[in-house]
Amino acid sequence: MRTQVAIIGGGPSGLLLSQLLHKHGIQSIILERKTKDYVLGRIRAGVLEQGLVRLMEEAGCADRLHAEGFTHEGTLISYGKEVFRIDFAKHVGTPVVIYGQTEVTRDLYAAREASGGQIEFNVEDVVIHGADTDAPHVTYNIGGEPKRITCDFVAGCDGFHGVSRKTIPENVRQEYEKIYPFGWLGVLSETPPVNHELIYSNSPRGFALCSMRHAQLSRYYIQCSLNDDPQNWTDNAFWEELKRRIPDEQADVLVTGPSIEKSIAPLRSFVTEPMRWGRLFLCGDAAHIVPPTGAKGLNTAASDVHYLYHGLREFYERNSSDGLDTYSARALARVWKAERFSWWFTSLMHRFPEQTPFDLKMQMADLEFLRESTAAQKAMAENYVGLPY
Ligand code: FAS
Ligand code: PHB
Repeated sequence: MRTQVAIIGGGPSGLLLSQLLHKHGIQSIILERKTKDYVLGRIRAGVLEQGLVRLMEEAGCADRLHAEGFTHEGTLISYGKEVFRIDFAKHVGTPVVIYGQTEVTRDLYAAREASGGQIEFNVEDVVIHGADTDAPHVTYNIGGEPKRITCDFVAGCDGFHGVSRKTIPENVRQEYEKIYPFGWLGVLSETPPVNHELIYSNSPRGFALCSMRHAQLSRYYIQCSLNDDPQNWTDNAFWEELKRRIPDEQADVLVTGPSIEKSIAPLRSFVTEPMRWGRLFLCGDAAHIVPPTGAKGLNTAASDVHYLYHGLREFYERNSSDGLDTYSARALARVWKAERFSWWFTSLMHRFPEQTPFDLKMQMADLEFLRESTAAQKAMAENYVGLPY
């Protein structure tokens, strides 16, 4: 087979890139290791920046997002007995949209299928060849049948555990990593959200987050030990622990119910540089990971897609490689600011096992300064709603 852009990975990065390219007559083929149902079954992000909303509009996939997404103009932060609100509208005049990554992915799959997009599922043994030449190709197999795609470019959208990043030679790659000494135990329940906006809580027992997907679907997280196991937590144990970590006002009205999903996500910060090697371009989790505290994972994948999509359009429409040549530097400039915010917010909101009494005093002073300072709240709001592309 032959295409212009071979896309490895059928998650939100790969799907969004493919759909945007299609809108401008640029062909692509997506190679996805799993089935579509498996991809849609992963419960992940919940907060969309306006940049991603605009890309979904440009891709012609934003109708359901606008009809069903919740526009949020602020979020609550609680610590000890204090609760305060970061007012996005007042500080930066930009909201965020609450709409699950699962729904974003569902809308993108529907659009790709409606426009005859080529997606190969259950692919195995994907290998990228000749990325450092002008004629790369990708080999893989499906059900043991060998396949080959020749292409102009390869987009590595295959997440943290994919093959694309590792295709870049080790002596070319510089990797940066920070592993956090805790994870997030997440629960999805068909219950009304405890509050109309998200609540981030730093409690003496650890971090908690109250989020949502829609009026009858709530998403909650509590900080847990890295060697914890979802099986250790009955639903009731989870609800009781959550109530002890969130403000009394919400704990008293929390509607509990059976969990329909319960999982633990490890937290890490990770970046690989460069995000380009020859005709291979990395996008999203294939190149970087953030702790989910700042809701930046999916949203930073979106800005990568924005830069790569425009670079590829310039190449095919104006025979210019400027956008492709500056892709890695431009994407990384925004990635590192998202990494910083995610690290800062994670450090602010979690209790660390090795925290000394002095460290705790610094954390509480940081939270009090954020509660009292308009400048600090404006800076937080700017980062949370999403820095410019
Ligand atoms: P993805 O990992 O979503 O997609 C990569 C795709 O490539 C997958 O479908 C995979 O099957 C496929 N693939 C992998 N290797 C392949 C191969 N060799 N060949 C072919 N296909 C291959 N972000 C937030 O903002 N908020 C959150 O709360 C949040 N929670 C998360 C929880 C978990 C457990 C994880 C892992 C991530 C979470 N994230 C969160 C981050 C997440 O939303 C990512 O940023 C987002 O999925 C990035 O999308 P992609 O870059 O498309 O990567
Ligand atoms: C979610 O709803 O899954 C979510 C929301 C905000 C975050 C992280 C996760 O910061």
